[in-house]
Amino acid sequence: MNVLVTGGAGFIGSNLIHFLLSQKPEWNLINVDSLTYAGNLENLSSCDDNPRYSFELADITDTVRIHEVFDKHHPDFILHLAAESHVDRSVLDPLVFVRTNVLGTQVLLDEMRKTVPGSRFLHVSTDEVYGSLGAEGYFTEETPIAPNSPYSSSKAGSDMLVRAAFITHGLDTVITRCSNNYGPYQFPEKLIPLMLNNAWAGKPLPVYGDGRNVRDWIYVDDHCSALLAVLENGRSGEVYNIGGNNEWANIDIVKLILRQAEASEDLIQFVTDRPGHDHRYAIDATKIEKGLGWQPRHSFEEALPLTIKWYGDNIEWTRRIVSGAYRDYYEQQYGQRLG
Ligand code: NAD
Ligand code: TDX
Repeated sequence: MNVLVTGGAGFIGSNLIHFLLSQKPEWNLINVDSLTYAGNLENLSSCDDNPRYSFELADITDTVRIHEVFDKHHPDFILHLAAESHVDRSVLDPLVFVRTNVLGTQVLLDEMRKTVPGSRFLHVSTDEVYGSLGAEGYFTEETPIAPNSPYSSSKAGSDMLVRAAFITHGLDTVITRCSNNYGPYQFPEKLIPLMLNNAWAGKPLPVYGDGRNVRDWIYVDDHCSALLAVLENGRSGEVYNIGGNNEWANIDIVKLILRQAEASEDLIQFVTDRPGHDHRYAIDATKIEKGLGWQPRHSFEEALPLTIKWYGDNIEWTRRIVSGAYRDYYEQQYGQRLG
């Protein structure tokens, strides 16, 4: 089986490649990534000598390059994770989100139809497409799409294009919508690694608004096992929500991190709120749990300390991102400079 993963050098993509290489010994994994600021090939350095892993430097909006990659590897499965993923960046510069998340998804769907029409396309989307919840209720797969940020709107746009490819062209597509992930290799602009690194450095921890916004956190390996379940057994044309059943207000997570990092709560700094900040996300994952027998295996109590330990043991990984040294890895490995 040839399995093409877009965005494999990012946070979830690299965890997914490690996960699939260990879980599916007969699969070849092809990582297609353009290495934006969020792509870090060092996440996959331990796979470099694995004959079942290969890397293709390619922008998913580049039709010529994407054709070359599909023509070379003829994937049986396409796991589409490549995206601009950070909400704050989408507030400042929406266009690149539309380009990669909307246009890039259509380029992949068109190429699939042309080259490998019998393959399966798993589109990795997000709970943010449903918009924001009040204190009560949960997102189900029937919740109307109502995105609020340029990021979530571009993801919603891509979801609609995937749906259209299924209905109009009969392509075998499935969509997943997962809640907030945490774990190793998360880019240090996101809440948990950012707060952890600031706590260790004795820097202020910027909490948006009153810190009462709620997210439903899932350990990244549990997201990966859910993606595998949907890829192998999900019904064509369907959407599957994925969640950790683990809601936390941001301020409580920040306090927990400070305690575990043995740093003072005096570092907490309430700052101007994110524009359009969604109040609460919470997932009803009954469909994947009942339909595909999937369950999250990691509790927050066990996996957050493990995650914190990982960042502590791998402080050099973060330092190389902050200094920009991580960008040199591609040239060292593949002999070409990144553009
Ligand atoms: P990330 O930002 O860490 O990684 C994104 C990857 O995509 C990077 O390696 C980047 O280089 C690559 N990429 C970006 N633009 C590209 C392009 N034009 N062509 C090729 N590659 C490109 O993101 P992540 O947090 O790992 O998220 C992965 C996917 O999962 C995204 O689609 C995101 O919407 C979705 N998701 C993320 C979360 C979360 O909590 N992080 C939750 C639900 C869904
Ligand atoms: O400095 C900060 N201070 C703060 O209070 C940052 C970076 C975040 N926050 C808040 C905003 C959110 O309520 O923490 C919460 C989590 O923020 P992010 O880590 O930026 O994640 P979020 O915006 O919830 O989106 C994430 O989960 C869903 C991913 O980045 C998305 O790609 C995914 O789709």
